[in-house]
Amino acid sequence: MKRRVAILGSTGSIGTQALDVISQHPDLFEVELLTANNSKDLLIEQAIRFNANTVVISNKEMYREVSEALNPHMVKVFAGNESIADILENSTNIDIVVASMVGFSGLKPTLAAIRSGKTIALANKETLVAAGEIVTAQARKHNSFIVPVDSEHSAIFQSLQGERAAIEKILLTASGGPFLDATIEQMAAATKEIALKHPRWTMGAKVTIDSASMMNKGLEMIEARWLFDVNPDKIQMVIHPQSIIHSMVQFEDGSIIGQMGVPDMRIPIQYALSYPYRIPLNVERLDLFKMGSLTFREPDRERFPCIGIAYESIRKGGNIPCIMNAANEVAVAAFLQDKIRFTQIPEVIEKTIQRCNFIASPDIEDIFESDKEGRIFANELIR
Ligand code: MN3
Repeated sequence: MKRRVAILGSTGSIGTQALDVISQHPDLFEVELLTANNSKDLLIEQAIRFNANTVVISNKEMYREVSEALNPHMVKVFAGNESIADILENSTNIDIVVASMVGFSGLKPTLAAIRSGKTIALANKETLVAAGEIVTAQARKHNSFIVPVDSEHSAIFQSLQGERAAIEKILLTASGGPFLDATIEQMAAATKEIALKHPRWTMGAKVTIDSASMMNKGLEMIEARWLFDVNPDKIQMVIHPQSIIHSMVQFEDGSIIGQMGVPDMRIPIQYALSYPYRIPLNVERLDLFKMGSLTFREPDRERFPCIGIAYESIRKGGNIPCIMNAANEVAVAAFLQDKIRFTQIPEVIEKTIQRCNFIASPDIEDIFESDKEGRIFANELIR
């Protein structure tokens, strides 16, 4: 039996790599649903090439063009984000949903997929940052299994296979991004072109800027807190510039188990799709002799205030991580539009958190409200 896959955000960085993995295993996977926000041409091409059953284009103005292009191929076409949730909740021919939309907008469709009890290959970390407690509770309730796609979390997940031991510590590795050795002055003066040059990974713009500010590691720390149910105090960030070890777990006997490999997202994507099986993959092999040495150091919280903001947010809990995430999304977009300096990203986040209303035990409506409130305040600050 082939696994029937839905990819939310199929035209993005993770989505296209997921399709590359699927193209290497036509005997194991088939594409059921593809969705995209605006990239209609690529969506049409993917739907034809992978013989998708259904596609959704979020931008309703593009519905006509997509539908006319795909009608002759017998592909069902829908428009608007609401359709994604509808399809996921009602479809019985989807086994696994790759949640690879970018940002908070991934929360609603991911929750819909969880409620339908499907397996989730989770690449959208913002979903767990903004609503980790609700999302994990819903997943338990509806027997929906969440498999991480994020490379660090996949490494942790792989390191935990077969273990019956308590986690003493999670060692969450970070490449350090383009500003690993930059001064604050250099960061303040950095253009988006410089911030977008990630030394190790090729990723979308949002996550690349998050890597430069280290907010990405903050988001991932919160993601790990919910995925593996560990206290944030037990999650230690480790700068590992070579990005060869993708994260590690330290157990109570002092053993540390990690996962290594070349930095290629197709490895964790495939593991999430094929889990619990490990299957062949045509990617570069790690050459340890060429590598020579692996190095590690502690992150600098002064030059990267986003790290402290993230730990403080999850410590406060409630709706604060959601507000932090909303402010970060707004600040990153503003930086990419040259409206603020790179070093103003953490300032916007901190001030937004201070101004928003704290809710200790938010329900899902509160989460959507907090996200809205956070965006309004962050935008006001930027203006
Ligand atoms: Mn990552």
